[in-house]
Amino acid sequence: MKNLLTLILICLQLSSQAQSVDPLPRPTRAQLDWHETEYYLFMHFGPNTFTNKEWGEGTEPEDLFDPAQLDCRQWCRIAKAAGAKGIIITAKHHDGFCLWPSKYSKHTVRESKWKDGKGDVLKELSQACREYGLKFGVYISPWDRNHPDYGTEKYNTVFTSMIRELFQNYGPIWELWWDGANGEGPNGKKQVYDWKRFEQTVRQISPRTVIFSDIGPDIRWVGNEQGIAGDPNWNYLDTAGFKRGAGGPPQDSLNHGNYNGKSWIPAECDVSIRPGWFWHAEENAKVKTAAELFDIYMKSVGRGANLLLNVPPNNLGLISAEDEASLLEFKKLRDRNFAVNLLKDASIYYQFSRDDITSDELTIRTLDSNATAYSANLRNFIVEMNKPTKMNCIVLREGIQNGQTIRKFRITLFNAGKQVGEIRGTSVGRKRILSFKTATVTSFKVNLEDTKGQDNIRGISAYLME
Ligand code: FUL
Repeated sequence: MKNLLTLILICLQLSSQAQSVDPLPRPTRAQLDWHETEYYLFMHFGPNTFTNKEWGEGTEPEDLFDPAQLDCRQWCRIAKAAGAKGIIITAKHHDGFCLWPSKYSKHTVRESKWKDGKGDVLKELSQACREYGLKFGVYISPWDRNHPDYGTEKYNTVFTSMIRELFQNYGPIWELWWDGANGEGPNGKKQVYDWKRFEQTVRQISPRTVIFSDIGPDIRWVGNEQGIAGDPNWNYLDTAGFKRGAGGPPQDSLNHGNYNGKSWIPAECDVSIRPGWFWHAEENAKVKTAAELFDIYMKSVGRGANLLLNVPPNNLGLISAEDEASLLEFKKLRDRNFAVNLLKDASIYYQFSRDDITSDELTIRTLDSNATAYSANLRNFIVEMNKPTKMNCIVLREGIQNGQTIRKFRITLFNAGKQVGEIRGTSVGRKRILSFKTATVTSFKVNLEDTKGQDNIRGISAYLME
């Protein structure tokens, strides 16, 4: 009996010890795939495109919506040429107008004169995305300034049915975008949203869809509409006690994440190529330049987040020439800056100890047995260049499938043994693009100064950017 008691006690102790080792939150398969999509387009389109507004009242006559030359294949052709991986469309903005003929509303494309009420933007776009190999995502605003049921429990059923309709008729839907805005509807009442039900509906129909909102569950808002992730940017977030919209976490938490956060909820950086979200003729001259977009890219994708760049179609239903030109220039600039990986012929490689490292960006090769000098371990490694090389950018990639383990790092640049530069940083995440003053480098040393769990560098490359 005594032995049995001792055994039980030992078991209890062991199990409490096991519990005290808190594993790091990790991304789901769908989140991992989402991280790899990196950059995609947002399209704000609807009655506001024709009324020059940003927030419609919900009372706009349906006939206003008349994009005479609507061509979703043009949108997709441009998105593809711009290197974007997908498109997220405002299926319904706050004015309640549905870009598809929803059975649950009387304020839709069906009620408009466009294509004699037979048009369906979601159908055209989802088909075009498939044709061009782009992912298809949907923004659907729960706030509805038109729907007569808004502000009553009935509306939660309406919204749930609309979600179901989207998934059943236009799927697969890769990302679902929930705006936290919660204003008054036509009867002056605000809605108490049944988020749990909305979420369950999506999970049931389409478990691989990633859901965006201020607090996830899969992707978080970055806390600003300038497209800028924080430095550091942790993929972790604590959501307990917070709500979507007004009750969300402080903007600083959304921007940086929480260092020790309990859930894997990475940041997505939304920003518009123009001052507004919707197209306005007077903003044609205010389209962001390729250089401005590149700066945003460095502060979003370059900090381990994803970039959701809004390019609003115009009142003809086309992407304007100004936006197209800037997008394509932005693509060329990225291509030029990242065309030549200077480490390709470096003579010293870091030896990985795991075999699960697969990536098209993986540039560190297994240690060459002919190498004469090297210093490599999981925390610290040296890359020796074959010849003195000018560089101003190093890209690190972390194998985030095991969590975000790198908490602090330092890179020291040398030219013939003399230190010529140092880059210090904290978070790495899926991709960290570090730019610095151009230096001529013969070798550099990477130190992971603080890590949690298994160290996890997955790839490294270097460039001389313009
Ligand atoms: C906000 C909305 O109120 C804006 O109109 C826009 O859709 C932006 C992306 O989200 O919450």
